[in-house]
Amino acid sequence: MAHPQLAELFREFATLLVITGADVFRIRAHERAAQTLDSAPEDIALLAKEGRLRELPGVGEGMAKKIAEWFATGRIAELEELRGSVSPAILELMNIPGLGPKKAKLLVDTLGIASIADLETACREQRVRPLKGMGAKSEGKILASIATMRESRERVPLWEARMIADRILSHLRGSGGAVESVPTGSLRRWKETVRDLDIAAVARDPAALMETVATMPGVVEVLARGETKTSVLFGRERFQIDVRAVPPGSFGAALQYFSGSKEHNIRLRERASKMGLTVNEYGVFRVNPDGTRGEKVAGETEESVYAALGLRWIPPELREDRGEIEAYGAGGTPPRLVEQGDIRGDLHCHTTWSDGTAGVEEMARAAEARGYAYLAITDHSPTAAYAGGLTPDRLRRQWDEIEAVQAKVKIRILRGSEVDILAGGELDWPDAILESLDWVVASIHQRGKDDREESTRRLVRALEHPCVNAIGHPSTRRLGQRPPLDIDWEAVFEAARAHGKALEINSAPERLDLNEVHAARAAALGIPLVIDTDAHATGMFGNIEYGVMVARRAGIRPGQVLNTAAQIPDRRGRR
Ligand code: DGT
Ligand code: CA
Ligand code: CA
Ligand code: ZN
Repeated sequence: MAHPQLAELFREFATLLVITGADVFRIRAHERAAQTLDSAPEDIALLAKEGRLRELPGVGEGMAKKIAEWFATGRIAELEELRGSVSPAILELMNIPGLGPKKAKLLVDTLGIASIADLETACREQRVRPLKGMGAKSEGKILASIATMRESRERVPLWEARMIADRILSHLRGSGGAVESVPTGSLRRWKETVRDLDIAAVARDPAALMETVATMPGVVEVLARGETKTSVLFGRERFQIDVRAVPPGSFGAALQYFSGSKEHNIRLRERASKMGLTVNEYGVFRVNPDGTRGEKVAGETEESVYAALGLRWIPPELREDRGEIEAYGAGGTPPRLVEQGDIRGDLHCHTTWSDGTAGVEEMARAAEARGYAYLAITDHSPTAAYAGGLTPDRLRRQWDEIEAVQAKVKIRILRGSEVDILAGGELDWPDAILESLDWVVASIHQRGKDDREESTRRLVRALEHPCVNAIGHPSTRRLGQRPPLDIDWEAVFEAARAHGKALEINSAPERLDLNEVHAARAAALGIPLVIDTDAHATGMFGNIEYGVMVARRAGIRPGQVLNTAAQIPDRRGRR
């Protein structure tokens, strides 16, 4: 059982260590512990109780002690000490995308910046440019990043919203207040960011359910409280949650209505009106000749709502008014979109050879347990030293291990690499090594100057290299943290198409990269896609659901995705 709360503490630990200039091994140990805590299938509290924490991958004696301390006392003394030694202003500034610990420290130490607002003023007054490593351009970039941050703060990444939703739903179900409770809105549609969470619930006693919602642990403010609807703000992030209690006979109609999108619902209402019907959150009703609402014809299930309008049920992730009512709801056989069950292998993952938390055998067995036919082990290349990038010698030793594991498992293990795309677009391995690999994912990790021409050239040059099979997380964005690279996408697509190379939909929930817009465009141009997890732990193969949903929202069919093929895609990335 993963423990995201503890994972978060260890991540914070690692960040504080970076700021205080601790050595890389210590930093990495904490990052690794965080990853393990985020994905461990075991019950961590139980392991702590039984003194067996060290059985977890990446958890040594020191880490085990800290975890045990947290379970015993609810705190980690060393972390608190570390927090006390770092200026809060530095931490605040680090929330600005692209502003790392070193620059944040420089700004605080030399200009006495105390807050993000302070920094904004300093940039406007051109006080930042004289600092070492800064310039007029840096001021502009910082201001732009602050603006992005303010925008993205208003929306929470899907994965975070889903974590909050899980906690709230288990509370509502556990409290006995709700017979049924389902998240609707953008979360149910798998939109990559979510503004607020809309929950539809059926309750035996709606008043009791409203009380449960208003007094849930984690609620920081009750915005509105009625007989059937309560809105609260939740957690430090003040994430808004609306819970609506609906009668059982209207549950399907409520699900449909609150799942949206608004635009999809408008189309449905237009259709209803032509049929002499009206739709709302309580059901589908006939309209009387005098215009008043008549008999209810549907509403208990979502299927019944669509059926009353002469439509098939439409999967929520498609309900964005992009032609889905005609393509999926009405008429002949709808296009068959890619599904999780179509995925036959993962072509991007990491092991303990670089920054993963599980060994080759463990990862292979976990992939095999998912029913996969193949798995590419793609650890980092030398330049990614911060992520334990391999040396040529260690890469060869990894091949020996792959061979040994291959003898024991049925799943086909590919010798792969996630090779860094260097500053000019060169690859981080010599050709001789690239030629010996079965699968090469090329990715940008070091962002450089971030200018459009440079970023585009790096990707295009990587695509031109005969040994590259796919580009990993092409835009390098991290939702809510780091904006995508500025890229001439059409030029990148043209290079991928011309060289028959694949582009990745990276399923890591904080990445979702390609996004649905670029994935749709790439597929339309005939560029093969791969849906990978970039798993750094066995539990992370499950993230494939996110990538598949990006693909479905992009209207992608199984034949457009390389790793739906039973056969291992060949070296050129073609089927
Ligand atoms: P969000 O919260 O911005 O991530 O996106 P949604 O889609 O969750 O939007 P939200 O929370 O404003 O509303 C939830 C759903 O309720 C929305 O998807 C459809 C429905 N809804 C809200 N307002 C309207 C409206 O004015 N007309 C119709 N037909 N539906 C609405
Ligand atoms: Ca919403
Ligand atoms: Ca809402
Ligand atoms: Zn990777």
